[in-house]
Formats: sequence, structure tokens, C-alpha cells
Amino acid sequence: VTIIPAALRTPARILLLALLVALLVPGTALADLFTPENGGSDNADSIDTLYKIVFAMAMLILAGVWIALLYSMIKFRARRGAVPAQIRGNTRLEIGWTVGAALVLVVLAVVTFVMLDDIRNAPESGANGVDLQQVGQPTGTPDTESVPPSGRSLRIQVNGQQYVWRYTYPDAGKPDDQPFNNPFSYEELVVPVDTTVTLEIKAQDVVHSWWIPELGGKMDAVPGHTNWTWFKIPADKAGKTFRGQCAELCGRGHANMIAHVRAVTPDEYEAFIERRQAEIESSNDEAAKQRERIENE
Ligand SMILES: [Cu+2]
Repeated sequence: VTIIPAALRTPARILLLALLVALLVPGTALADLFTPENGGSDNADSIDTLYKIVFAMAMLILAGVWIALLYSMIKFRARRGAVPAQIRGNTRLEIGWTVGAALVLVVLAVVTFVMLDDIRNAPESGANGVDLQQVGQPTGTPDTESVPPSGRSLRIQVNGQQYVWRYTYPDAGKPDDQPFNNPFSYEELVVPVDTTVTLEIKAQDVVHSWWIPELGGKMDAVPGHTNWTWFKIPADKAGKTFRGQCAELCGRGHANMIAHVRAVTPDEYEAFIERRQAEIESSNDEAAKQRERIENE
């Protein structure tokens, strides 16, 4: 207490000071408390920017309303029983606040539609991305903006089921027509950086919701329907894991339905796919041997 100037040494002032210091200290913890998480993909960054613009406008309007309200309360306060002037039919005022509110909405709509392009439409993969010819790319372009204009992206199937996410990767060098031979993984999705990853999202039982906050918006996984979304992780994020969670209450085990996206270099991705394919092949061989043994008994 002795380091605090005498003028501030009342309990209320010390409390206020402590509160201000407490707000300043956990800067990083507060970084995304009021705004969407971002940093993992351009679409997440655009969502964050759009949110901040709308939030700033809303805060300005809130401040304006409160200042006018407090000013009026103090300036025009009256004694008990006094009746303030009854104003109605002020045409100029009424047109003013109608047009003002409409203008705010028009500005919001224009800003949103301008930024929606970066949020919805997938960009091309970068120069440091994985060689799509090498790792396999499904044939045929789906009718979705989640694929870049060239149609070339790493297309991964995401399947929601009670209570785990399953990912099916393209089969290197083969068309994507034999899903049971494709490399797959559960819970953790491994993706190369600087590569546009297009997700084909489905569900096999109930509605789930795919959501990795740092990689963009939510996308519902609906039985009998395919949804698409995309992300592109910057090259310097290799080695980072982005964490998410099924965002739609899907049953008793919903809380355990977590999702990780691990960003790796293109070389590491190719090695991962090769390893998975070798594991699937040896498992299939083992199963075939057992089947043969049972049939011959
Ligand atoms: Cu779920």
C-alpha cells in the first residue's frame, strides 16, 4: 500500500486501481475473449475482422445512446411530481432516426457482402503446399465455392458419427472410387500447410457440427446431405495442432467428440499417408490369411 500515492489510498480507489491492472495484465488470455479465434486460416481471419467491424459499430452506437441518455437524465432532471414536456410528431426527428438506422444496416450489409467473398471462396494452394498430383486428388469438381477456381485442392472426407470424427484421405495416385482402401484416421486430421484443404462433411447417424475455431466457421454434418468447407493453414504453422469439438449436441457422448487438426509439412504429410497405406495393406493381408485359415479348417 505504501507504494500507492496518498491521494489514491482509499479502499474504493485501491479497488478501482487493482481492477484496471487486472484488466491490463492478462493481455494474451483476453486476446480472443470477445472476438472469434483466428490465425489458422484466411477465412477465420476474415470472420474475425468482420466481427470486429460490426462490434466496433455496435459499441459506438451503444456509447452514443448511453451518453445521450445520461446527459438527458442529468440535464433535464425534475423534482418529484413535475411533468416533462410532451413531444410528439416531430417529423424531422422521426425521419432522422429512421434514415440513420437504415444507413447503419446498409453499411453493415455492404461490408458483410464485401468480406463474405474471402470467407466463402477457397483460394489456390500456395507454392509451399503439397503436390496434389503426388498425394492424390479426387476426380470431378464438386459444385461448391470450397474448391479453388482451378478445382485443385486436397479433398478430405469428414464423417461425423456418435461419437467420433473419421477422416478419409485421397488415395495417392488412384481415383477416389474405393473409399475402403483409402487412408483414414479418427479424431486427429493430419494436413499439409500452405495447401487448400477442402472438407466434404457428412454424418452417418445424427446431426453433428464440425468446428475448429481457429480454422474458420462451423459446418453442420447432416445425415443424407454433404456440406463443404475449406481452410488453408499458413506455412509457418507446421507442427501446430488446432483443437475443436463437435458443436452440436449429438447424444450422451457429445462432450467426448473432440477434433484435432495437426498441421505438418508436405513431406511429413506424404510420409503419414504412406505409413497409413502400409498399415491398411498389412491389416488386409492379415485378415485374408485368417480368412483362408478358417476356410481350410
Ligand atoms: Cu457430434
